[in-house]
Amino acid sequence: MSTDVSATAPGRLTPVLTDNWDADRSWTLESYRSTGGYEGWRKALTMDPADIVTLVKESGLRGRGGAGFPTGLKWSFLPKPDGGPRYLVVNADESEPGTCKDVPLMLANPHSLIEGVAITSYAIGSVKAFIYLRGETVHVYRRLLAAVREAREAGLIGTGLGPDGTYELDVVVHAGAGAYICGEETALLDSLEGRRGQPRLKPPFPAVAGLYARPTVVNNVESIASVPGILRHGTEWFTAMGTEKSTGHGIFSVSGHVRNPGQFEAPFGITMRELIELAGGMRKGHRLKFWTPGGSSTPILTEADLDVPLDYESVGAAGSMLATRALMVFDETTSVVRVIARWTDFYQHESCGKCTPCREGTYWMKQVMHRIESGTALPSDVDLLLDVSANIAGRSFCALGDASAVPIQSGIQHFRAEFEAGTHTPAWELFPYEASTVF
Ligand code: L3W
Ligand code: SF4
Repeated sequence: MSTDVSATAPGRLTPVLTDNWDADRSWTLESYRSTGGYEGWRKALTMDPADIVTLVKESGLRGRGGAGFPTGLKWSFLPKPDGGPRYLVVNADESEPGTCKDVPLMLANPHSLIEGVAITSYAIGSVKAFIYLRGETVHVYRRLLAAVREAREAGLIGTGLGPDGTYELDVVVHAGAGAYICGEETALLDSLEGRRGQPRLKPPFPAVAGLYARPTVVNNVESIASVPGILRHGTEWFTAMGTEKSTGHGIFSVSGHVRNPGQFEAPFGITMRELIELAGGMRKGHRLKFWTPGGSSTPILTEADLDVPLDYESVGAAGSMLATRALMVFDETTSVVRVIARWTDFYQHESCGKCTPCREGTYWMKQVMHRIESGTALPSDVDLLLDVSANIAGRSFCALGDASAVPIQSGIQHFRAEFEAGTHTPAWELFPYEASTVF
């Protein structure tokens, strides 16, 4: 693991989580340990668990799953121990269109996650941790199982841990059945309990009543994998990267019409212009049309936003959300309508059906988007889309409903003419029926 990244200025890469991805058999314990792996865990075991929570709070680490909620603060929401179980659940159900950071991380360096799981579990007083994974990623499932077994055989997790040998930790890898909604933390918990994955009413938040109604911390893969570095190098090292309120390093997934798409680990605050340069620039002979900061669930941005620092505050001020840093890049050959029709298909398919605005609204938005895409829509359909999406956003039970409205609303805001081009005035309006002309 690099130790000199604190000197790295915004705009340059800060390989911490991605540092060993190109190493030979990078996923093995031997490889991870050769670069200092599990030193953070060794240090954590010499500390008071409460001090670990304080350290992570001071680092400013924010949840890497989309919401950016302060990680240490979330841990501190757990009620005082009452003798009953408490759990850590890692949200590894990466599914946001364009998001591609947790899967490669778990494939290339599963031990960074397991080390983070060990430190976090110890800090919050949990002896059982779950990693909830997307069921389709069978290759990741196998790799995680092998890594957990390796860690157990090496005595890094299991029994007899801690200064007095009384701490124990069991790590369970659970494969879901492949539903976007199970990335919503409470739907995930229902699924993990063996029920159909649908969101629960919040509050109570999982920190108070989560898995089996017990206090539970749910964190994203990248959040947990970032913890060992903080333990090892300290908060000053971490806060030297990023911006004041969005500290540290993060994996930015750049996909689409760039020459070399991929994962770029950089300080928060890097700009899209810099990331496109790092990705080799736009496809030869083409220019940027629009891009997303956090997959299909965040308002689209354009060339005018290329120099916005990619931190939570600045992207919010630009009218979008940083979310999962799924940066999808589209050039001038792209039909905005076609892209948004595909995203709308996705939300309609993934809607869990629990609440009416999202269940019915995504269905209707899909119908209208298909009419526009095929050029058979009415001129009034563009405003109809805005009306339906406005009745989903803010009126749905969970963020999936809100997210389904986002691409349509921001697409029409930036490219209304393309939507209108898919409409035509019907013949009965061009040639209105007049009884006198017939009789
Ligand atoms: C205790 C309180 N805990 C908040 C916890 C809460 C959760 C975290 C953030 O959605 C976003 C969403 C997607 N006491 C608390 C509390 N918490 N107040 O803090 O909560 P919240 O509700 O702001 O967000 P969320 O439900 O976790 C995540 C967006 O991310 N997103 C992501 C999509 C997909 C992926 C993926 O594929 N991996 O993440 C994209 O935009 O729309 O806005 O833990 O319990 N008072
Ligand atoms: Fe289910 Fe959609 Fe309602 Fe969320 S908003 S609970 S996904 S129907």
